[in-house]
Amino acid sequence: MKQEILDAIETYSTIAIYRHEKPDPDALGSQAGLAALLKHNYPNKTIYMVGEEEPSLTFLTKMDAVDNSAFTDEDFLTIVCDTGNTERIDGKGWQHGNKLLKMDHHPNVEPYGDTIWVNTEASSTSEMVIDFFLFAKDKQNWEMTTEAARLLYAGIVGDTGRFQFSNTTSQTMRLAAELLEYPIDTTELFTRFYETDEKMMRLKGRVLEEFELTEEGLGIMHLTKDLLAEYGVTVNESSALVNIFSGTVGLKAWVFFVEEDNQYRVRLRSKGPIINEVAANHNGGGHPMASGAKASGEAEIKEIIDELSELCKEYA
Ligand SMILES: [Mn+2]
Repeated sequence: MKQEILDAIETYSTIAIYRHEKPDPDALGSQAGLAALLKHNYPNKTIYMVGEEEPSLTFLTKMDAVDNSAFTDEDFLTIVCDTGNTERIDGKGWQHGNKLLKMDHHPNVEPYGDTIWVNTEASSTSEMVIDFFLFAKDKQNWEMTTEAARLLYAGIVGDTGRFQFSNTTSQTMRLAAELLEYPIDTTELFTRFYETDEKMMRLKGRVLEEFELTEEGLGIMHLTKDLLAEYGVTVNESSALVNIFSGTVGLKAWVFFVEEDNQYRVRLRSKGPIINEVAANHNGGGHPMASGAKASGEAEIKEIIDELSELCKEYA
């Protein structure tokens, strides 16, 4: 598989690298880390990074402004990083390449592409890029650069929560260690990663003061329009608050009701009870421990709270 990928990379003089929409550090780290490796090791090739800019992560990397028409009449290889299904690919033109390569660590629900390299054991796609780099170093004397190392390290840090999540394996550590051979400023990286706007910091304080914890172990927080407006935080930005009281002793599951124009966005999280069925009952869905739903008004909010309370009660 890796040989097939290396052959494809060597064959094409133009390579376009994509990743998923609303990128996280792993999407950007694997995309831009791979791009940096290709630019360094094949200075005569043209490498594009495609996708919308993510304002909160421009300290990691910036995209190339690419006109879609640049892709339609030229031979090129397309590599899509960290994206399980084609619907989530950010940017146009990915279908027009001569060869499409999928490189991902999510379950292979949609096996798109001519060459598919999926490794669900990998913590991150960035980890897979390092794995691939070592192969290419062995076969074609690829060199790592500090910039590529910084990007790939950021990707691993993002998807493993600083090496804390259960997806962190001995292999993750070995591959991350390869990167630390290069002079990455990890202090600067961690500072940028985990710093928070003052408005958000103040709102976190408010949430920690005001969330309700029921006898059953259900945490409840209402983010009204007025409250968000008071702090100047948008509905999307408020998603960063969802785990802030997760460490509370006795908490089993929790829910945020975020008021929008004519409905409520509902964010559900759990440390045990399976909550995605509740989400499915209310125009939503997701993972067993993390889902989203919608509530039309106070009556549906009460229904959701009742259903979650019941689950928490049943869960020993
Ligand atoms: Mn990822």
